[in-house]
Amino acid sequence: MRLRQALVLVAASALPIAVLTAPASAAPVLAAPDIPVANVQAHLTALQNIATANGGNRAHGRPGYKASIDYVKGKLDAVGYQTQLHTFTYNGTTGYNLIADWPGGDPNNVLMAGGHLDSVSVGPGINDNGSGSAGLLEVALTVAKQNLQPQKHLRFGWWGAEELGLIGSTRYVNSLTAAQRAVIKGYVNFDMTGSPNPGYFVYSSSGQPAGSTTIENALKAGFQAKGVPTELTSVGGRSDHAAFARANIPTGGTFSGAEGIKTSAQAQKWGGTAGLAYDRCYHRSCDTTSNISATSLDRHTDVMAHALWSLSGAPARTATLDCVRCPL
Ligand code: DPN
Ligand code: CA
Ligand code: ZN
Repeated sequence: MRLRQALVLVAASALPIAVLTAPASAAPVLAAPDIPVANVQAHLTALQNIATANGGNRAHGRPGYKASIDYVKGKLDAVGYQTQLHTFTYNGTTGYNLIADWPGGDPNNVLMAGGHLDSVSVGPGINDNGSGSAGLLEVALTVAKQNLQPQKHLRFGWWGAEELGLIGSTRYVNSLTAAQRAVIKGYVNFDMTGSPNPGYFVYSSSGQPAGSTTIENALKAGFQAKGVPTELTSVGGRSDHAAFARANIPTGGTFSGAEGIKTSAQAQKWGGTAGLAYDRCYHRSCDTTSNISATSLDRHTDVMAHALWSLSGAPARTATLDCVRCPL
């Protein structure tokens, strides 16, 4: 590969030369970091505490929702994200999407990742969808910690009022001009990633906008790198990626299962209990921090990072690391 040859030549010359980054198309991508699951769990504890302090839920129009938005926004603002609250009205109440842009990258080539931050009104919504929300937050914080400078511009979204019919994500996509929609080259969705009797599902690209296969493959590769077998699933209109797919934006995502029942074949390859729902507390008051498989949360979040690093074209090395025998 070109970059390797360049490095060999530089090493042989024994001169202080900084190797220039290889052309974009040839640049190998940086391996994604392993996201510490304890950090994701800490965000889930915070979301649980927010629900507990606000009537037991984080639902649209309730104070626990806005407190959830403020928690995520505060963490992102502190590390240099450009955040915006996108407000909308639904059921006579103000709803909020949080949009967070990581400065840099090609503004005409945007990769988005998101998930819904609202819960149903009967419970705290820790697996649905504290799990995806917390994973996205920790991955976004890791982007900042590493000062990642990918080729694509990275944007994260936390959606409101998903549980009432994909309201927030639909309003966001509808708020964009045709030109703003056209620069979004992909959207990756995470809705339920810590199911207590977990599955490792990747959204099927079949019937999705052209380009969705690239996202499906990146997510499958992430699980494969961890030795975790996957199944494809057709999520259809059941989560926020559908709002993007309707605008012809390539989509994908991962999912650990909701009310569906784990088969014996699945229990054999994934562990857990056959004949039982992936998430027995789906849309119930028992969807608390006790309703989380740490293994599932860890794996799905690591795969999220793996896919974002590869799909965004994270560079193999920074200019400093490229420097071989550099002058002090
Ligand atoms: N959209 C989900 C909910 O919030 O209830 C559940 C779900 C996610 C179902 C992904 C299917 C696939
Ligand atoms: Ca991890
Ligand atoms: Zn959900």
